[in-house]
Amino acid sequence: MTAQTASVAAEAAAILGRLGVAPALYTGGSLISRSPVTGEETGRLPVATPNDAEAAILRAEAAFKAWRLVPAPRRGELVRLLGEELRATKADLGRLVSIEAGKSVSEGLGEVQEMIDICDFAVGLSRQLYGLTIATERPGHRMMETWHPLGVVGVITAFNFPVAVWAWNAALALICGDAVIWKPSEKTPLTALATQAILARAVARFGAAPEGLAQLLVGAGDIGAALVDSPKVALISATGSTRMGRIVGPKVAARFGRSILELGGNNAGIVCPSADLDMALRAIAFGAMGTAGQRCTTMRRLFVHDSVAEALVPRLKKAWETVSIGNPLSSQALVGPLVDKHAFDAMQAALQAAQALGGKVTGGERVSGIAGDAAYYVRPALVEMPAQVGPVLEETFAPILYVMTYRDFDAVIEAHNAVGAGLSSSIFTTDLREMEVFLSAAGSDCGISNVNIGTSGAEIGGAFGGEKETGGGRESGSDAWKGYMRRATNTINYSRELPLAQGVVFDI
Ligand code: UN1
Repeated sequence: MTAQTASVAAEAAAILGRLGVAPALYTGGSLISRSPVTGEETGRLPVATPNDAEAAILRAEAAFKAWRLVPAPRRGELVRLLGEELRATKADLGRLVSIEAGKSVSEGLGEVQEMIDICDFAVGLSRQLYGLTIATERPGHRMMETWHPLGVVGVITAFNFPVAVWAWNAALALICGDAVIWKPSEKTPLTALATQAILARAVARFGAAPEGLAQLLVGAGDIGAALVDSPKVALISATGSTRMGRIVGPKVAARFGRSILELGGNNAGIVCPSADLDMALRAIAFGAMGTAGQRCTTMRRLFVHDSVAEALVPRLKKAWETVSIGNPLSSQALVGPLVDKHAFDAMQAALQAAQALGGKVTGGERVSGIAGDAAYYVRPALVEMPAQVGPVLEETFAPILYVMTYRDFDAVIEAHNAVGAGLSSSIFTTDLREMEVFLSAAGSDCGISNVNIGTSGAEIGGAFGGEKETGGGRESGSDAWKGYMRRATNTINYSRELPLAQGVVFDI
């Protein structure tokens, strides 16, 4: 072990210590956690068994039964306290995100800010769980909707946003009156332990939360399966690959449970003749290379109009050739490591397939000399493709941007939509007509459509998620809270008659 790698594990332990995580939770167990920054081991975590999951579900069910009776604004107070605790621990948790997910310092802190933002949003929402009052056709009647807590919510998260996605779900679920059980990615269990400890501080200050209201289960796929299969888990909110969603979705549906699926993306940008190219360049660079291409919103395809290709593509290539790549903990580099060897191999396979189909690759090679052989740093790849074929149609969770040119606007919209995923999209134009068509019913078919900004980096205030193979779920802002509650339609007769709807007569 080099001094540098020893310090990553030691720093993680120091952060966990400051946050109040007992060493027994990350030493002596069978799940080995590693930092992609150096590839070194950072912990050995005891894992939950399916029996533990069953017990957790029962505890959560009991907690739900008590929590659903607590007034929503009071539930909001717990989430307000969580936001305060996150503010106080932002530097430590952000650093741990960088250690465990390999993000730059700024992106690690940004992830915690996203948690704080959703807490603020949820606190306000706790006084706004509005139902409609609806005109009834019967005299002396009133009709309304009431939103009630739903039940136990199982939250399954991915490595790339190891804590923010939990917060999107937990902050809403808690103000909605639900109990939460979290199964984090096996690649990022330490940030989950840290987050749970921060939550415990808020719970202690709140004082009256039922035991088992928000639990964490560190474990393998069998824990996710236990949540997915349990009829006591009313909602599964799962983030990950489309492959995972194809398993989870039908299983939850088969027991008539509810699911929010946030799956793969194959997000594209379109650069039109009138685009502000300086702005487009920066937006594309962050969208495609930020977080080392490991966001579900990462820009993976780019369509450039013929007339601006010569002005833009060489500048993009230059940015790809020169972007700083380095240890996110000890440098200001913009691009950190891939999560593991598997991600590196998948990237190389995609690049080879693209080359075999006529792709011209800039970058993409492994960058050595940063932190030893067990870490996988790569130069992001820009691939000029003759057509949208092969790996261009798939999500490879790595920094590869496939660049294609186009001539006809209608045809490029068709090409844009001709992939399985439907998460995020953007157009770079100053032409009002192009912009409006892109945002219209005939335009982008994605859940997120942007103008003159990239595909990634969405704010929490909007509903987050996408269509088609992205799974159709919506999380975080707007009215996504409705997914965490059940709706009751209430009709009240305050008259002395019993008129039937639709004019039906039934006189006995
Ligand atoms: C994800 O990659 O799963 O819009 C979430 C973004 C972030 C969230 C990404 N706010 O890029």
